[in-house]
Amino acid sequence: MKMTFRWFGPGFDSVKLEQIRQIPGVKGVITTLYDSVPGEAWDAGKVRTLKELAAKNGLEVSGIESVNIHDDIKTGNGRRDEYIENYIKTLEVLGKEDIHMVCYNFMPVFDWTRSDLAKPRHDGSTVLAYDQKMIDAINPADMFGNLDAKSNGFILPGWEPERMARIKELFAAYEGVSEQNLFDNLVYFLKAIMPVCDKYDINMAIHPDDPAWPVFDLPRIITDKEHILKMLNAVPNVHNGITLCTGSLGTNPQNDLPDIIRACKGRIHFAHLRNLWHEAPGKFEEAAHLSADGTFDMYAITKALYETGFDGPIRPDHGRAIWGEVAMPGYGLYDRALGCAYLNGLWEAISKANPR
Ligand code: CS2
Ligand code: MN
Repeated sequence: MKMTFRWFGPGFDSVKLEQIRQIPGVKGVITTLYDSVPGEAWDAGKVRTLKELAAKNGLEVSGIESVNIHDDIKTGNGRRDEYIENYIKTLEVLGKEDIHMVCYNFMPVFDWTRSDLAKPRHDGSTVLAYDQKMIDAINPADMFGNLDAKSNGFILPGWEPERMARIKELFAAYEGVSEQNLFDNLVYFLKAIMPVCDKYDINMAIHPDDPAWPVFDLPRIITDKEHILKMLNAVPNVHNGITLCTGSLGTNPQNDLPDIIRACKGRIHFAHLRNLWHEAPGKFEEAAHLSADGTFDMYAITKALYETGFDGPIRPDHGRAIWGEVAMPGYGLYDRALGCAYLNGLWEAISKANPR
């Protein structure tokens, strides 16, 4: 595995590359062209600039999170083929720049959903949290405003303001789009991009839906082992793989995370490791990475990754806001750096106890 850290790029992140390079064991950043809009073809020069900035700090660009998918591709309407062509152009640019992992998601309208971005925890930190009862009481059109008000002034990943300004239009576009339609549109997209992925050896890593069930009556298709295997089997190319995000799949306590890892052996191209604390069904909050602070057995999860031969990038996922840091919710330096240290420790112990 390669330990990495998500970085949103110059001007969009409170965390500096100079700080990331000092986290022990971090080799690369997972980044993106944060101001690109879904559907456009990426500019090679801008990607090169990101690589150069990282290299100046001894870091590589270990992958992209995310190249977002235009809603027309997800609904299967409008200008889908044109946007897929642009996606292929972007992959070509990335391949030529020697970048071989792309994380993306196929969630309608919203990326991840939370009811609170700063819920106080037992230790005085604040975390992102979810309560289905609160979500049920919110008008989806107000979601963006609610989150934006608590974003500490940062643009939240997956919540592009220009898309959110068209929220009603977006909901209308998904009317009549069933779970099966969404799945078929994903398969159509994957089949179209596999040749360029084969040519440049690019691993596509779909991010699970977060939370792992339909929200606001919108369909969700990457939610559990059965759905993930259906997706992997529909396009049986090694470049069609997943991001193993414990915090997203683990929103559903029925999901057995080590079992999912074993079932997806060879097709996990990226791992987001973090912990959640489940209070009640449909009610959880994010926790420190440590097993003892949440519900997941982080040792068993890391061990399953090690035993299945996982060798892609790992990054800590959302951290708590601690020590007075003001950052994008979930994406401060301190708690994610603690997460890296802990995950590196787990990995070292597991690999020394079980030499290959
Ligand atoms: C991330 C997702 O911040 C997060 O919750 O795990 O937003 C993830 O980056 C996207 O879903 C991937 O496209
Ligand atoms: Mn994730």
